[in-house]
Amino acid sequence: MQDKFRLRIGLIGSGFMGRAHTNAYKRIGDFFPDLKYRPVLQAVCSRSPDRVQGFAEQWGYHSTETDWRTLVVRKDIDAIDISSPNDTHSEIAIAAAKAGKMILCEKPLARSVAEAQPMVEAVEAAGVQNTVFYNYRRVPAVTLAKQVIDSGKLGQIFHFRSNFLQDWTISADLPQGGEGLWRLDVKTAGSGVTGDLLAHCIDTAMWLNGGIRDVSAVTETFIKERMHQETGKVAPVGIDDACIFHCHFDNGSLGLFEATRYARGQKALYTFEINGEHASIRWDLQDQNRLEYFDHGDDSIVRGWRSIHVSDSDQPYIEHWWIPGVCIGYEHTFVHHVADFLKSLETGEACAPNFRQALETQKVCEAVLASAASRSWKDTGVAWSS
Ligand code: SOE
Repeated sequence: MQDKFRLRIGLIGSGFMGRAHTNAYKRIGDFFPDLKYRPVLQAVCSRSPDRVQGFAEQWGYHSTETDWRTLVVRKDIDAIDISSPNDTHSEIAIAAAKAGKMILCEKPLARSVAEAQPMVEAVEAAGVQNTVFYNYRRVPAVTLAKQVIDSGKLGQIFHFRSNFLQDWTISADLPQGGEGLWRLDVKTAGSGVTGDLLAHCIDTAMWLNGGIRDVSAVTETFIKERMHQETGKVAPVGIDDACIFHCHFDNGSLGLFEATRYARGQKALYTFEINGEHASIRWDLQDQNRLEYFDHGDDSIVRGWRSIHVSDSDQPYIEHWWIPGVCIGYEHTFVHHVADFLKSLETGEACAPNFRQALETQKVCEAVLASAASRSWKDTGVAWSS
């Protein structure tokens, strides 16, 4: 590999997303051999020296850091991967952009629009390539849904409906904050299910169906106080445990969204359904290789919902994997994202969603929370372009 095509990664964070992104960097060369650029696992950064050393050894990073400020200015790093908790995204991204590094950032872009806006300005001022891991766009069946919608087969869209349901925080004994539980601490996460789960639904929805104009939302925090893992003290819970909102899209369709961590029995039930004039589509993460499709134009004696197993070599991303008919899974969405990022370095185009597009999702999240707090409709201010 020529030196100029090495993309020396500096990963920040050694949790769930650090592993998911690293797996993608490791797999890419084997399954996307035609890409010019290749990631090199140059350095990983995490605050605990023991932990970062263990992570580097397990996953094959060449070096370690315990302070991200040292990492982002290292001359042997080309791209910073931000896989650390939400409260760190903005400061790291701005410093990395100033140091001329490309940035691959885990979702959500930041905790708020106020934090996200300067991130967009920083990457644009520095002219560095940037992207945000809204990974579900790159499930082959979801990418196929985009192709079907863009082909016009659905006609005018009337409805977009989406859920992201989990049940992992029902126990009142679960602490908030700290290792593994920062998503429950509003200071670190920024919000609860709105930024963590609905952000995925909103990103996919706007990608498939265009901008969200205004929202009306309700949120609930079922468990009002939890022990904080870092202080050992019981403290008020500031996150939204559940959120439901409805909205208008720019194209005139109506949206209905729900996310919760209190749907007993649901682990990650992420679904969407789109109803158009001529046809409808639905998708379910727990059966992620299938896209369901109903076409009113079908001959009436065979008309009905068809279940398309998205695993054939002419369907999105599949030719890079195995033989037609066998399945791929969750981790492949990150590989696809990294593949598209590396391709974008060849073409010079943006790797969607870039920071500017992810800012629009942030605006919707913020409008949702503001609407719930004020019990009123809120304009999002979104200016969407795919
Ligand atoms: C939270 O449980 C979580 O891991 C999110 O943070 C991810 O973004 C989502 O894909 C799955 O659920």
